[in-house]
Amino acid sequence: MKNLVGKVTGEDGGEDGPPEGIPGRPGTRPAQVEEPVEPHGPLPPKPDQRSPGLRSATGRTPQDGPRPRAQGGDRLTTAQGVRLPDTDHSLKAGPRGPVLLQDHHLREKITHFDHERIPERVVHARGAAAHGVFRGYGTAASVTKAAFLRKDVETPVFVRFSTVLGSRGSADTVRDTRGFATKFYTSEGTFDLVGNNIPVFFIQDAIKFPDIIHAGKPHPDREIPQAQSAHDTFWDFVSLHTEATFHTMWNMSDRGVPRSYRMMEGFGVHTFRLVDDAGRTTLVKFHWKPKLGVHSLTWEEAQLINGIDPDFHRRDLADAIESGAHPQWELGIQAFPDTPEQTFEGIDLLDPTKVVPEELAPVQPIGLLTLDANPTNYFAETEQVAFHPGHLVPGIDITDDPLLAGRLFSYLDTQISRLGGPNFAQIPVNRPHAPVNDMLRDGMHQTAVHTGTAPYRPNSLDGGCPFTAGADAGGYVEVPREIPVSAKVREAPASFADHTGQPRMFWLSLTPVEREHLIAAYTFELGKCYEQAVKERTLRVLADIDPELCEKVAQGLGLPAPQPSGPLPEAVPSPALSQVGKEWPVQGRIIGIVADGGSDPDAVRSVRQAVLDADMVPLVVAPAGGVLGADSGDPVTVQRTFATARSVEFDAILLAGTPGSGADAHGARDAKAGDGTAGPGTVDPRVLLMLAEAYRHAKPVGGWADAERALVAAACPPAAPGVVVGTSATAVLEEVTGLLARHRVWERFPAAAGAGP
Ligand code: HDD
Repeated sequence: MKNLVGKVTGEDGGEDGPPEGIPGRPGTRPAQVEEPVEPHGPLPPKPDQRSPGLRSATGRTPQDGPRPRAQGGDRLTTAQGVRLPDTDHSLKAGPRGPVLLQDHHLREKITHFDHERIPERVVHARGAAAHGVFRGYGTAASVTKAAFLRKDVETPVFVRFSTVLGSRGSADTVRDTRGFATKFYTSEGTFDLVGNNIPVFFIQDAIKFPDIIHAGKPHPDREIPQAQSAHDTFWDFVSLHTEATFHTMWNMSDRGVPRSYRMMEGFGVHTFRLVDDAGRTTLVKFHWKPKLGVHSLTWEEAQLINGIDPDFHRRDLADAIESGAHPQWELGIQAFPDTPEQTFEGIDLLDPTKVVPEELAPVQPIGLLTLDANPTNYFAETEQVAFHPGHLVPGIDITDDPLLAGRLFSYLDTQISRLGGPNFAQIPVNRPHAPVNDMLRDGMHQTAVHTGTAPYRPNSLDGGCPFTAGADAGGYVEVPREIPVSAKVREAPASFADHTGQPRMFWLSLTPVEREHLIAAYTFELGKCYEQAVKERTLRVLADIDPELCEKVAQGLGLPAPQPSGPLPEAVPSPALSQVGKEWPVQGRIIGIVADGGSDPDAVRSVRQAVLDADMVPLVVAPAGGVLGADSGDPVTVQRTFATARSVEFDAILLAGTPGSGADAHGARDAKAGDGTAGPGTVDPRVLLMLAEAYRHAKPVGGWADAERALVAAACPPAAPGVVVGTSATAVLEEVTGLLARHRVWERFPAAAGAGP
């Protein structure tokens, strides 16, 4: 990974990046103070609008010939390319007269605007995406003939992350499942891996999808609450439909509030069938493993961020990519023999509500995904991208998982209504990179100019074209498999019936801190419900998973804890399910450096540089904008003020002395209380709040010079775990960086300290 973080946070706005502010904003062109009166040079690059036959889906594949752009020239035109001298005034019969219907530009402009919106996705409406590249390791060659998985084959990809329940404008850090959908533009056609950050699903049969989504979406009468599961209809459904228990537990765990899209695992959820050159098959589950580790927000942090920066995950992804901290995931598979039973160690591989513990079937890496480019236009790419679990390439096939079967129908169907017709594969982001020669014709939004007269087979008029692939060269070739003969039934197999064994395994696999968070999440969500019966029924579900879990949630709700309905299920913990206990790279972590005019600018400058050198992002926070150390000859730009900063933006906070105790930008300690800084001797309450929150959220905090004063005032005792005080700023940073590798100062949570939640 390139260390370009420093590049984008350079201070001069030149080649080194933007002058200040959010890391990652490219300083492409200086903003004009006045409206320009003449066009400036060429427009920034835009995705092209080539005819489908010529166009690369993402603009990444080099193409010969000219590249027409979405916009050309430097003058405003109509949609027909007629130049316009005025777009500010309607055509009127005199300056104060009525507007004339004959004004084509007015009608075109308003009509187009009226139709700018398309229906948002019925689920996963809120999302963010990026372009990237996937490189195969070649390790999957023994189990699949898929060309893109061969050694060192590079395949362009487009990845969209999403929340499930919220509307398109909802906040990012809600408690929810996250979508993780990847489009591989392979040389053999497009493969979509449409997964989630949770390895199991709420339901075992797609026919229940409308039920779980209706239950999770806002109540149909008042359309509240937005983007959350903390309401009666959700808990009503999941407490009655106990196959949802395991997925719900994952949502209530820290996995429901990821720190960043870059720090989430991804899962294909279903079992897929891989096919090798000889037609041999292997069952697999797909896993994405983030190079930065799996990390989460605390619940309070997540809620604060929803107000303070509702675009937190979207911004984090885009900033990281722009700054060169390109997020990476390894794709891995768990492989199982394709036996007639399609089970592994007693686990039904067709049941999407079950995991196969990694201790029983290790995840074997088969390739590397790197996201290295942000979309150019949100609507064109992120909104219009259309995934489909049925977009498969030779070597990858489906299984009889009944949830997957319904998905194979739903995704095509939904695109037709969402994207306005059957030709959505011609939208640039959806175009395969492999040549397309289908016999699909006409329809709404047809933009291809098909040649020939015989879009049918067999034909002689177009010379028999297009020809079919050879028997072993194409996709959608079924490996012959026996289908057990049975009467038609509307039933689930008996092997789908256990709904408590794996939830108990999950509970037993978590560390005390993670259990504390799980209990708190259940207590919070049920505490938001009004219906007593729903709470009591959920407690009965929890009693069958673990008595301690049930009792502690019941205690929080002020309800009696029910007894389990029978003996607790046998369960062996799977340590791989826990997020705590390992160390990870700190790349892209955000360090708030809080300073004021009384701080030593040399120390701030050197610690800021050390943060950049460690591939992290420094944000300097001061009482007001501008610079620190203006007289020093090498001033430090302020990126956040006490008014705009909040602790939840930072992974760790460093104090350059005791900022906010009355010093102005020039170091004079004479500011008056009430002017945004506190009076001498006191510490600005906003600094105290920042520290107290960071401490409560188990983040490392540290400082030098007289930082101890602020830390003590904020009740962050210097002797407490993860509070680092020293004389050398860079030494403090070094210790804090070591702490960040563990993500949080886990010892600060009461459960870890021995006290229960
Ligand atoms: Fe789905 C979107 C993931 C079950 C029906 N789904 C959608 C997206 C993701 C998933 C990541 C967003 C894609 C994007 O970014 O555009 N869905 C899953 C996973 C499932 C799952 C991992 C279970 C393993 N989904 C599922 C079922 C059905 C659907 C059972 C219907 C029977 N999903 C849809 C949909 C969506 C969708 C309605 C909405 C927008 C879209 O497809 O393109 O068709």
